[in-house]
Amino acid sequence: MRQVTTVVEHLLLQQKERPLASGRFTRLLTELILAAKIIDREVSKAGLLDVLGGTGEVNVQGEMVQKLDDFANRVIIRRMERVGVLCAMVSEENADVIEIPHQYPQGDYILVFDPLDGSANIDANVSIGTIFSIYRRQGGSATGVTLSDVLQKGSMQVAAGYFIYGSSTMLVYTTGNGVHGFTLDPSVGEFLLSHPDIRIPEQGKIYSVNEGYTPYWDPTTRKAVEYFRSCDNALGRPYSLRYIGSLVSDIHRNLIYGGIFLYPADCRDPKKPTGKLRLMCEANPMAMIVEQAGGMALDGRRRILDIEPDELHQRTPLVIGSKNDVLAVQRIYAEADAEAR
Ligand code: AHM
Ligand code: MG
Repeated sequence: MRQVTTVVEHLLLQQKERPLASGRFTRLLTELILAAKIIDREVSKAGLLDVLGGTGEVNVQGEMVQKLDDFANRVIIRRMERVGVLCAMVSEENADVIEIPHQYPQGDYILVFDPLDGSANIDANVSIGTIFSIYRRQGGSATGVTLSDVLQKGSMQVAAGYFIYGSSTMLVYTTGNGVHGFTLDPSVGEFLLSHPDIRIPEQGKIYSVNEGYTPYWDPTTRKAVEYFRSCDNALGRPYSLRYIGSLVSDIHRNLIYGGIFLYPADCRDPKKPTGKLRLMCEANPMAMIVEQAGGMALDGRRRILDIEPDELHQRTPLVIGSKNDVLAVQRIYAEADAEAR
């Protein structure tokens, strides 16, 4: 009989060297997995139910809220507020910090999440995902949680991961000890270890960027993207372009095959001068995963995980993926900055 490993077994094995581990993190992850299974169930029958399309509302980001976005957000909040190990949550869909109601036990973990990333793709049956990151509250817990408790830089993450609702449903996560992938076996309802210790190839062959925005980029960003389209690069030939427009799917593919994903700053919308992606809900968890897999994540110049957030829904440019490819972009920005001085 084939030996299978569940997420909890895998976590327990990883915690073997930490005999004092309290089991609170395991409880947190177990509950999050249940929320993801419920979301997965709805996503997989999306065409059959009245769950496609928008709710008619616009979220804190000024974007149309999809019905499944709203469903996923509510499922995660309802399940996670009762788990007894959290003191707060942050969702891409909610303007403010979500406090844990007083009737439920409080803990010292903080869950930051994007309930359904890539939701603009839902109606076309393209893979979408849930992204999460977990922090520990710093300092005492005598008072209610404050915004500054939550505004931690990405290097403070205790764990990060994503669920991808695709041709199969997967959980990919890290607790700072490598990146591990689990595939949902629907016949037993468990995520089973399928991709232990994922390593992103050091050199990619794929670049992923929304090239339709070229006219809105600054000359250095155009030069950086041109590097991957030209023959004058590490491969000596153009990279392949793959862009799904669903961050989880684009990064998951690059994690497996190698490659670089870019969402640079552009001048499309003066209200979003630093690109579209959110530092806390999207860039930080993906950066921790990719770094743990041996890759890199920058905003072009700085390491994503070192950026101190000033606000919950702060946006950042993102350049993430195979080490050599990210370094090539960093060099292009550094040369341009040196010339401008
Ligand atoms: P969302 O959080 O509203 O779904 O937006 C984020 C998504 C990412 O999944 C993806 O990388 C990006 O938006 C695509 O944006 P664009 O359509 O501008 O290329
Ligand atoms: Mg998102």
